[in-house]
Amino acid sequence: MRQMSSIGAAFSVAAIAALVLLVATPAYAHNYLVESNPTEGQTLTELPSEFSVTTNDTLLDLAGDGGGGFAIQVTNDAGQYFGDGCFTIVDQTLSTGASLGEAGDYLMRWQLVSSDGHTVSGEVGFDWQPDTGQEVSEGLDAPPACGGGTLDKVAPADSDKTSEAGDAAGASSFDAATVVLIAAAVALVLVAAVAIFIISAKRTKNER
Ligand SMILES: [Cu+2]
Repeated sequence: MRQMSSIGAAFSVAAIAALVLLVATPAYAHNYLVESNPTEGQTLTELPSEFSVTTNDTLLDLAGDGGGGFAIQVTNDAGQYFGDGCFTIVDQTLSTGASLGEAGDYLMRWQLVSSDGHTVSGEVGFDWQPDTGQEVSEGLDAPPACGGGTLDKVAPADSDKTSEAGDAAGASSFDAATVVLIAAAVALVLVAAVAIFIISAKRTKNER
């Protein structure tokens, strides 16, 4: 009977630990894209009032000014920049004033800070086929600065290529911390299984 309670105790501890880890895991997940304007692959014929990305959770705008960590960059095939360079953050949505140039393929790159403090980024490709009478703007050689002029040209971050690949939402919803926690939970269950096996084997031997 002492062995039986050891098995029970080992299993309970592992099960509770695994449960706690799995329940706590969502708190470590990045925000992910749930909506954007334009959407991936969309053909725009009218200029929207703003370009925007909306995630599943609130954005972490510590300075309250949409500053560090937040950006939307819209470029054409020639690498020219469009938009007004001003960013607004309301709850789960980051937006910027829209402008576009001649008809063609455009790319909207976005970057934002998740509610868990991690930076996530992605890109949305779209087509611009302006109706007659639509305003067509000059592109800039560097990202626009809010209020006029341009920022220093920075090479677009492509460190997040892996998180964009094969994900229609264009953002990763898991990160290293999540993976480590899940691995730890799995390891605990395995340890418990091995412990139960060893204890039962011992018991069987003793009973012979
Ligand atoms: Cu994260």
